[in-house]
Amino acid sequence: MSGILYVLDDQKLAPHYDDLEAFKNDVLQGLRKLNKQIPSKYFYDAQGSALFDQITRHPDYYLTSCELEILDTYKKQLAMKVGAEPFNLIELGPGEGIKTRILVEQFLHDSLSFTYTLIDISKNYLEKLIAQYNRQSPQLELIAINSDYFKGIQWINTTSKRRNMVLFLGSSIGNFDIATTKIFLRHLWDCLHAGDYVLIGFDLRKAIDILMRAYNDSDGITRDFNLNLLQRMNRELGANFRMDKFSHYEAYNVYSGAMESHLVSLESQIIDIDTLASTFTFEPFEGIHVEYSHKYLLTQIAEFAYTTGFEIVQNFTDSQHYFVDSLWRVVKRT
Ligand code: AVJ
Repeated sequence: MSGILYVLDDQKLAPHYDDLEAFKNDVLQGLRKLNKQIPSKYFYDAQGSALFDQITRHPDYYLTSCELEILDTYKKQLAMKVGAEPFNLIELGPGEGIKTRILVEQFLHDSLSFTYTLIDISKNYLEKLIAQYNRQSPQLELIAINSDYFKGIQWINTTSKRRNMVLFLGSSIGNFDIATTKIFLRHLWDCLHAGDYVLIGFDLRKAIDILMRAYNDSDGITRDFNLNLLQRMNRELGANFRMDKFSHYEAYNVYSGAMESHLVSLESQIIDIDTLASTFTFEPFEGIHVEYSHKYLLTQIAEFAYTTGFEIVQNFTDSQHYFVDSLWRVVKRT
């Protein structure tokens, strides 16, 4: 049997939504703030995605290898927990899909009946994954949705009545602030049925020097990844940012448990952004906040689950206890 492949294009899901307009609006609003900021989701254009892929292979960025270890160690247990009946394996933001391939291969090996549905804002990643799976696992049923998570999750509502298992790996959740995390989780709960599973990756709190190294790698890839946001504004919005006039700075906030990324202006300068018909002034050492990467306490993870309608089935952790993939089940009382 050959694979069933769909690309549900964002434009078809929501015809009035325009990526470029959204980027323009967010940049305009963000750079007008007293504390300038740009949402981290704009990192992932083609260049940014390629740099992110390099980060995940860098030894300083421990997160990926920890999660690979977890999935490899517990893939059989996960197959047994979710695989009794046909189900939808739904992944939010698969990236290159290396981690999930471990599960997919196990599930295929165990002859489980499932459809693998991918949701990503990056079409690059989806197209590569479709081509790869089509070649290597033609028996796999695959659906790819090119949209942001929230719209993708809404689409889940219109899919089958089968049990769902939602994967949200890589500590992507760490980019949300705490209030948004709870809204996101409750929204997810709303889209799911009692007994559905979610498997969420959380990066745990740990020695601060390990965190600093992960977000400031020795080869400067993370720096380039951050600066690419300026280049993306140059390319797509007609901005005139100069890379040598900004530096990348990472800080860890002990109180909130977040690594925070900033682009810092090295001098007084005025930036023009043509398509916004606007200029933005920077004072020396004024920053743009570009990313939160939250690190979690286990008590915090438990609190997220219980306050948003889930029960924790099991926390799967790596041998160093750096990272957890937390398996939750949806609780609904009628
Ligand atoms: C993809 C959001 C999990 O925050 O660790 C990697 C992105 N930023 N290095 C993270 C990222 C800088 C990453 N997430």
